[in-house]
Amino acid sequence: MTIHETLTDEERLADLDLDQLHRLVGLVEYDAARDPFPVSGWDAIVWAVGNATQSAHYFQSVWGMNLVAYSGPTTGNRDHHSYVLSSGGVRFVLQGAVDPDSAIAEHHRRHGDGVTDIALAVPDVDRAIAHARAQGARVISEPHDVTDEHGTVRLAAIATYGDTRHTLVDRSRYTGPYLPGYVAKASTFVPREGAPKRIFQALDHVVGNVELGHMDEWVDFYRRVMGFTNMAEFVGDDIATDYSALMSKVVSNGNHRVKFPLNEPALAKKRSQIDEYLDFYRGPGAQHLALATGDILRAVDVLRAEGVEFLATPAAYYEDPELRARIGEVRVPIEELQSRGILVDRDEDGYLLQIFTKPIVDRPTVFFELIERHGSLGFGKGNFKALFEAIEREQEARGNF
Ligand code: TYF
Ligand code: FE
Repeated sequence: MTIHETLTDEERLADLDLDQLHRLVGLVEYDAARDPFPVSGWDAIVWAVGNATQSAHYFQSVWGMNLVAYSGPTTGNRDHHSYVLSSGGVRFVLQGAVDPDSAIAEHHRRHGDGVTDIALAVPDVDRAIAHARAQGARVISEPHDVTDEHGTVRLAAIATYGDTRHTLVDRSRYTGPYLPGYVAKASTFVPREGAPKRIFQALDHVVGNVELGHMDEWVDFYRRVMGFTNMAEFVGDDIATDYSALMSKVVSNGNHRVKFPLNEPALAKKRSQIDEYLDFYRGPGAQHLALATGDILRAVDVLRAEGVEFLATPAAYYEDPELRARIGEVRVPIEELQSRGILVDRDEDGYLLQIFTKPIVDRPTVFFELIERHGSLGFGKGNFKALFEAIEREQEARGNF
């Protein structure tokens, strides 16, 4: 079996095809039969937030996501509201406490708005859990079925860094809008005339920040427990002490749909941006989510018009003759990128365009990246210097340097 033959239901419903996913996120062919822990893709990103009712509105009105399902007091869930939103193949689940004693309220008190669960689609929950357990993973939830009139979903969960978990989901026998307990629910507001339909199509990678000295342990966790492999891109201590103030390695599942860069702070001249995160998040957690788009120029224009703030890129970045030479020709004139602050990086496989938002939550913790890939399977290594300088300017403005 080559698992890349399979589109997830969400991707199929979003009219994505394999060619598109290959371009958008670097999907590759691989032999899943030899994988001890096959992962077919992302299932959902679950957030605990202070006000899910308002966050759900933000992700619809600003980020162009669609409301698809809901659970809450009116559906018999007195603990919390849970809004399920989608954009292309991406699913976000926004949860906010109703009951003051909800675990979601506790998570929010400690971490602020953040990601509780990076849920992954797997073809065989039981086999994955058996392997994970044998490799020493902490099993938070044993494999079990949940059933309603739409069928059955098989679920289990393992712990990863901090208070973050990976729920493993097999929804191959389920036709409902999300999970048993949820009802289908559509957006109630009408998008403004001319509003673009979909700003992002797929999730490219989710970055985890872990504590000093622990990056290699987490790389090893994903290798051992989940059969992930190291991707070429990394920031070693040579680069770290010069300007990045972090070390980073990337692991990926077999078909490259799921990619996890892992950062740890480096002992640099100034306070690392990763230390700032760890202090305000009160420990390890998800730092940024990279959203793949087929048109980053339009995405930035729309989001900026909606008030999303991006990191500024100085003119010197675009005027650097060395960068200009390395970048060569991209699909638009460099001026189009410069006017929007979009970064560009090229490697032997192609190029990518990327841009980063400022934190989208109250604490200086979680942010988004937009990424438009043209062959490059990297993460923008050539941009690290410019990017980290931009992040440090923001840290300074926050008084956290
Ligand atoms: O995911 C990545 O590796 C790139 C680079 O704080 C990056 O997006 C790494 C760390 C960071 C911001 C971006
Ligand atoms: Fe990234």
